[in-house]
Amino acid sequence: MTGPITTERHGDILVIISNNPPVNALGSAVRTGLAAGIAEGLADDGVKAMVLRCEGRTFFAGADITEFGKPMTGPGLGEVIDAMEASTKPVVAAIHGTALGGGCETALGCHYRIAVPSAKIGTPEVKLGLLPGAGGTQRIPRIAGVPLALEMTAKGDPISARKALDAGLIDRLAGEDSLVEDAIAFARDIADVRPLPIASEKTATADPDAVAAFKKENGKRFRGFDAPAANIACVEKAADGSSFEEGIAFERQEFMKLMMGTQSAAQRHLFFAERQAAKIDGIAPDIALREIRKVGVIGAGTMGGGISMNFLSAGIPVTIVETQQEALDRGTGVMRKNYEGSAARGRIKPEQVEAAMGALTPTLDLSALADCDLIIEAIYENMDVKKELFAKLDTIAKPGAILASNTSYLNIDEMAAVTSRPGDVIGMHFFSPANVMKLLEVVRGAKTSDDVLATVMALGKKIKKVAVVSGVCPGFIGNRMLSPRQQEANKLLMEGATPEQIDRVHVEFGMPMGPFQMSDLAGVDIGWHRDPTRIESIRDALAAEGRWGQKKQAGFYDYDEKRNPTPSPRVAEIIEDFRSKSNLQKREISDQEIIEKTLYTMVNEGAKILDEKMAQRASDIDVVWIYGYGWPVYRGGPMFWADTEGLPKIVAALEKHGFTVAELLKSKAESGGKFNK
Ligand code: TC6
Repeated sequence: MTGPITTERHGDILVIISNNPPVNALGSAVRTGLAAGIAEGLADDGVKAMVLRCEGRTFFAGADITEFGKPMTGPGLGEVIDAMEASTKPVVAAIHGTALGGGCETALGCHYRIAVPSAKIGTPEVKLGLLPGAGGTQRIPRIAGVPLALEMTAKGDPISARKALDAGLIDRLAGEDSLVEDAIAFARDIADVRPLPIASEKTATADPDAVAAFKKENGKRFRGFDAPAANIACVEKAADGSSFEEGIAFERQEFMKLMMGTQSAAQRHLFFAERQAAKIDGIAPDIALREIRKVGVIGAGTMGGGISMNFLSAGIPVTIVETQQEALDRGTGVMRKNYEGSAARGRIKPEQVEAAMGALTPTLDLSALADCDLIIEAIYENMDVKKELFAKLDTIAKPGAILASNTSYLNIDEMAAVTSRPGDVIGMHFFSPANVMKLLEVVRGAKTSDDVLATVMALGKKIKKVAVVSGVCPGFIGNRMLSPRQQEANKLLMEGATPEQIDRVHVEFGMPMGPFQMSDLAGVDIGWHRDPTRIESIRDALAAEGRWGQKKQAGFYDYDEKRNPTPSPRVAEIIEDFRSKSNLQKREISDQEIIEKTLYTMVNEGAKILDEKMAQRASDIDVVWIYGYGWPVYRGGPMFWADTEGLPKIVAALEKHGFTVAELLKSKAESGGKFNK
């Protein structure tokens, strides 16, 4: 046999081997080869049983996502799986790495499954806006029961081999280093056992109350997404007395609906966008990286503490510096509490708390950073203070150390200019809480060396962030786009919209919160000039009255002790007051106008960012907004969403409202182009 599938005889066992790097995706050639492999085993009287295994780092990690949306060639995966299940000779799946999606479904079409203890099994299709459409929604509940099937399909998180063993999804564990031998031995053990265990012949039952409870428990997580409900409906179908064939027909119909919709297109876009973001244009992927064995963090506040935790959790020791003992103790105390909280919730093992905290060296002495390979400053946002610090670091840091700023909008080049090594200076903009938020904006200064950039991007992956390269401009990618949104939201207040209406439109769109809810959470006083007599905006007026947001139980909303918001009559008065002073007439503002003014303007700013080459590609902007600001995943990020809205419609609305439209946006709209192909 040629192609990615080959076979090997081990006495009376035929081993079918897939070799389709990097992840053995089940593309057309693999499916064709698998069908041929099974046929070969059946045709050969000398073969008593078959083993299906994969070469390389993993068992089949799923259908080949790059084939989605294109005409199908070769047999469908469902057909291949049915042929395996129908084989009159037993087929054993030998699993290592990850058996995901179509890979998991292929394994369930085999009569038996053996896995190494480190293997993971799952159906993550829901994360691509899909469902396991090759029989997975029908076979998992029949083998493992409805509750686990709901968890696996509607949430999409993989389970360990041990959990799969307990649930019956795996029949036997192999030795970590002896999978092939153990699988062949297993195949010999069961070669003559009849009848063959066939998943589709089993039955499943569901407890309607448990299904209802599952939906309720996960209501928040599933909000706005189409795929979880479709997964749940399919699993319910498997347990409502319908035949397997009826279940498969229903599954197919639901799968096709999802596949044709924009949500799945958006989620598949994000899958590739996230991986694309790691690639740096113009830098060879094999460039030599600097070694980062020890990290220094300056500032033990919320940001500095959170940043440090990322490295400690990845096993990289951190020296953290503060100016006052009290602030240092407070900061490290918060870090310990966060780790202990994670241990209490079972997210990490108790010994990991001590391991992480044991690798932390708190100090008041800046010169203790002399042996660090990377130093990140997370002090307050003041250019003069930062410049002074960078000049000092230049004298302290060892040659080759990377000097980074966590600034969220200041100019990295100015900081680099006060050092004798601007090539070693870079921005690492973490998002709060820095130990939780996945986004890392990596700011490439005019003189940042290629290897420094590549090192920091690779380090981002190591600390489990999604790192995106940004150029130097005020606010970089994310905060720069936030700015027109906030500005327009403020103007809309003056013209007659309420904070509640604007926030509601954003939440209905799928954002975790609207602009005013976000102000209240972050603090209305952030960036305030602190002069209560100088009142030039609604925000100034709120800040002057001490309405600093949730922390004061008053901001754009009033809050009770549990921080539940209610619309504030006082804020309405303040807005009214401003409106009359500005001689503005209150008018009805539609939800659509709010979308056009706050979200289309973000797209416009994104286009300017691309035009100025501050982002490498439109999909990077999408990644920033999804991982840094909670843009709804099912809308694929602002630039992907713009494509689905239609660029001519966006341009027309922006022009109608008198905005200057970015050249790139205009030209794409005119030529029928899109931001994302
Ligand atoms: C499904 O199965 C539906 C079934 C119904 C059928 C009717 N296809 O993530 P990495 C590429 S839906 C094509 O960096 P890791 C990836 O783009 C699928 N390509 O590696 C990257 O390419 P690049 C359900 C794929 O070691 C390269 O492989 N399955 C696929 O960090 C390396 O990937 C999933 O959703 C694919 N399925 O993680 C699983 N998968 O180098 C998706 C990966 O050109 N995959 N690539 O950038 C994963 O979760 C992870 O890739 C991993 C490995 C955990 C398998």
